[in-house]
Amino acid sequence: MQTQVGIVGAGPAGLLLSHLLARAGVASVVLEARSRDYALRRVRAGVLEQASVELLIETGLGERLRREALVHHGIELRFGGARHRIALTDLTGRSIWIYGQQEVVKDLIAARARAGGEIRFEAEAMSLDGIDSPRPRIRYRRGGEERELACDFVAGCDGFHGVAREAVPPSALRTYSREYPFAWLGILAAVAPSTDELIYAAHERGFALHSLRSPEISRLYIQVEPDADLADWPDDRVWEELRIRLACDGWTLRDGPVLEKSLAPMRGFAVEPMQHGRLFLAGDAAHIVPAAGAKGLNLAIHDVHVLARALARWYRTGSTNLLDGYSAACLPRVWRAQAFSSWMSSMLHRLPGSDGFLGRLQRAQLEEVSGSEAAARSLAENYVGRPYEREAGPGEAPPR
Ligand code: RFL
Ligand code: PHB
Repeated sequence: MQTQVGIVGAGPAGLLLSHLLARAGVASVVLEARSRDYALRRVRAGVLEQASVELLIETGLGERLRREALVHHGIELRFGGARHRIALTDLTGRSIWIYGQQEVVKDLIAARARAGGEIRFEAEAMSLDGIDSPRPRIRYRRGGEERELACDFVAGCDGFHGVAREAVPPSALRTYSREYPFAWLGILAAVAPSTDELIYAAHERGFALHSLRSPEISRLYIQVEPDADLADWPDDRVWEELRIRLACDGWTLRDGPVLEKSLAPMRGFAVEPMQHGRLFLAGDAAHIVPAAGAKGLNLAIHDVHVLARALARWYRTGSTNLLDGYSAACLPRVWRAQAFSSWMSSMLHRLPGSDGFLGRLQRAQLEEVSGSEAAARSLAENYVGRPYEREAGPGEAPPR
């Protein structure tokens, strides 16, 4: 078995890379450890930056997105029992879209199927060989059998717990990580959202977030202890906690049947560089950001946009310029997202010290972003995300 680009992982990063490569005439095979059903059902992110939406639409993935995504022009910060709107579009001219990650994955799987693309589900990569050679190989297991996929390049899109990163000699990779002292408990509920815009609430009992998925489906989160157990969080207790943390005058939270409930630890993580030999890491395999900034999926989309362009250039011209510059093209956005997500996290969560000096600092910060247009604009610019670098046109110098 062989292909041009072997892709490990059928999350949004791996699937979108395969789609973008196919549009550039480059063949790929995607290996995914889990079943198709699992991949389609996994509930995660919901916020797409404008640049992510533009890329999806420009590359033929906009049909359902245009129809079903909810465009948002602001978010709400809720603290001290009061509401403060950050007018994203008025402040930046840009917007965000609410469209579940599982919908992005569904659209990508359908697009790959229409184009005759190959995604092998229940094919778990075990290890990579020869990433320093011109012919790397992915060893994987499928149906109880060990197999091998030979390729020109490997894209490690297998998430934080994947195996691709392990193929890089430790001396060639620098790892940065931070554990945040809280986790998020998220629910998906069959109830009309009680809000038109996302609500980020800072409360003395902890952070809460009211997000949405559609006019009938709500997505909500609460901050919990890092070692929290779902068994301790029956639906009634989750709703009660949400009601307390989101409370404000003249507003009520509608509840409804819980369709899904899960825990997510919060961490910051990044590797440098994001490449070694013929292996390129993208998305959560290369970096994780805490979810308060809503950046993880958007970073994954940016990474594979850069990588697809670089690989296409190599196949077209033999030039390694863009491939060599892959990490340098991605890392500034990664670290901007780390900084923003860390800042949002530290402002909004209950932390050790929130009863004292730190709590006063958090409150002062919240008042600053609600009261100062300059501070609000900085939050808004980060939240909606920066536009992508423009691709060099004919006669222009290629991006360095
Ligand atoms: P994924 O989605 O983890 O996909 C990796 C895929 O690789 C497969 N895999 C393997 N396949 C073959 N062989 C192996 N050995 C393999 N090991 C793993 C896995 O089964 C999986 O299918 O990574 P990818 O594609 O990089 O995508 C990243 C995003 O999923 C992630 O960054 C976001 O979900 C983060 N995130 C958010 N990002 C946003 O931009 N906006 C948000 O609003 C947002 N909210 C969130 C989030 C993440 C959350 N959790 C669960 C941490 C909210 C939450 C609660
Ligand atoms: C979501 O809708 O799942 C969501 C929204 C905003 C975040 C994180 C997750 O910051």
